Amino acid sequence: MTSVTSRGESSISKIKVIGPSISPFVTKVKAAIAYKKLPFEHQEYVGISELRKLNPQTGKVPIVLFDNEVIFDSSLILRKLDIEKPSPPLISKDTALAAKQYLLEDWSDESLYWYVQALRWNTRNEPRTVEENRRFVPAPLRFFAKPILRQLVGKQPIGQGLGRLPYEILVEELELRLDNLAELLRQHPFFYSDQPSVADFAIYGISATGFSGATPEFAKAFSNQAELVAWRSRMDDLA
Ligand SMILES: N[C@@H](CCC(=O)N[C@@H](CS)C(=O)NCC(=O)O)C(=O)O
Repeated sequence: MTSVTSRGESSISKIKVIGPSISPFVTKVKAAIAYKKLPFEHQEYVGISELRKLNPQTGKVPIVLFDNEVIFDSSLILRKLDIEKPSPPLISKDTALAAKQYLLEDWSDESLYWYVQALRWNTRNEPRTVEENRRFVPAPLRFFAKPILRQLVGKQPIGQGLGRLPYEILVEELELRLDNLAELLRQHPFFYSDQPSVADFAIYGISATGFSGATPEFAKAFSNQAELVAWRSRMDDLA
């Protein structure tokens, strides 16, 4: 059982983030922990059987161990961080503002993520995406990395739907969404606020994956938005 001391410091003695840095949700979590100035370890690789054991519920990364307590899902992990160390907060105390921050976090995790995934697994970018992920396929199966990764991850954007859009439309829609985000940043240095929140960390994670090298369209569209470029540099400085 953990508790928060009267100084608002967490009594958790060890935080371990599990999951590859190429995952936007891993970057989201690591950046939020760093913003809280909490020490943590990062385990980049997790085998399938370890993952099943740690997170039988969703089978997804990231997973964070708070001492021996396992928390999965980046949004639930950020909620836990705010409980363990309330300052600096990841959500505004102003409930109207908090509502917007939660909704933007959810949009980033559940929609913007799929634009990037659809681009990563588009035939133009698939070879680079496979290269980035090859090392996560167990060595004896690595020769079959492409079909294995396609089956496990690559077909997801098709199931979600964005992966079915014609490439040009997908890129055009992504450009519009990034333009929408830039518009929001004309009002405040962070989304809806002068302080970063769950929304910023979620979008920051997506941008890191978008700049991995596999999706030049994302990098180009993002770099064309001066507000987003300045915001990303502010986010880099928080860690
Ligand atoms: N909503 C989850 C999404 C996590 C997620 O989709 N993780 C991906 C990696 S980026 C994953 O584990 N994919 C493997 C799978 O879907 O089996 C979160 O915020 O943590």
